[in-house]
Amino acid sequence: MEMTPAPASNLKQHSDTSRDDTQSIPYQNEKLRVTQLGPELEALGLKEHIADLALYGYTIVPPEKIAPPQFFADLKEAVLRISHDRYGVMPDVSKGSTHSRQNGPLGQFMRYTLFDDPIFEPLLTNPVLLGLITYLVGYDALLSLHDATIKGPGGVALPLHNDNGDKTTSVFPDQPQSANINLILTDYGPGSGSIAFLPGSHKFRREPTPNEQREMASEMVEVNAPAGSAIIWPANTWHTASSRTDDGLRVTLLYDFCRGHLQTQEIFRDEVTPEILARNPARFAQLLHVHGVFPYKKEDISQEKRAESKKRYSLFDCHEMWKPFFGLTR
Ligand SMILES: O=C(O)CCC(=O)C(=O)O
Ligand SMILES: [Fe+2]
Repeated sequence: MEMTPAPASNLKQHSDTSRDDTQSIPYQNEKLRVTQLGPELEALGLKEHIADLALYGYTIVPPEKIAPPQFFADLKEAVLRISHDRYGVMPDVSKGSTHSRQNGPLGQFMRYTLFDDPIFEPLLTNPVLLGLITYLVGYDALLSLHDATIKGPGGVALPLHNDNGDKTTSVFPDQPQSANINLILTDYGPGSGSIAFLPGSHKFRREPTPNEQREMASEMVEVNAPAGSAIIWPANTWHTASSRTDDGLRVTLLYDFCRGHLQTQEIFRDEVTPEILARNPARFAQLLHVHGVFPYKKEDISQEKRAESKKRYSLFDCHEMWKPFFGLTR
């Protein structure tokens, strides 16, 4: 069959710059990751953690890379105070008598703690924590969970699972849908009720089977890390946590961040105040989905909000408290 040459107008269309892939949003996004995020992560000394995430599916960032020691002590006090305020009992830190034999595998699970104490706000724009979250779930990541857990002696273990949100429809994209931080405020090690991971399981892109849930214990690698460490992993990595056999309490801040097109598990934008937004950098508002255009009713999509949510910031446009710690001059 004879080929008819394409009309000149068609050829012209192909060289039209509006069809140039370099203008597409995914292209621009990847470009920003390699020209801005990558160098900033390197400057923060995080390359080894990126390698951990790629190879093993989790990483442990030591306290000295994140914040000064006193800050972690203050965070722990804040969590204990919240427990007292919510439940009327001051936690028994040394013996753990107030939290022994808990029914839930996470211990005392205090949800939605962001607004219980202003001390938590700066952590959301900590360059190291937000840097690894941005690496895992993008510049448009949203804060999905901000919780605190206190685990005492003699409770139950947490079954093997991953954190990929939808347990009904098995959708496991090659890019994680969400990523977690457990910022540990007490030491993790044998007897502490630590979290444990199956290295490499972020590649499986499926739920563990009931058989695997029963049989994998000997393959799990338990985290051994000092208070102030951040344990970070993408949604697909399989993990579990043992029950606590030591006296005393395990105190942890639990964060989940999801991609910008997903529904968050907790909703922060409804209650964040103008004062809170004013004392935090612009990325904080994005994380809380303040400029999110969905869900809408009869109103049209707000172009103003859309423009705000598309702005991209450096990790170093962070809360003021981090500037001396990270030696930032701007
Ligand atoms: O409390 C733990 O050790 C594990 C918590 C957990 O499963 C999670 O943060 O996704
Ligand atoms: Fe989990």
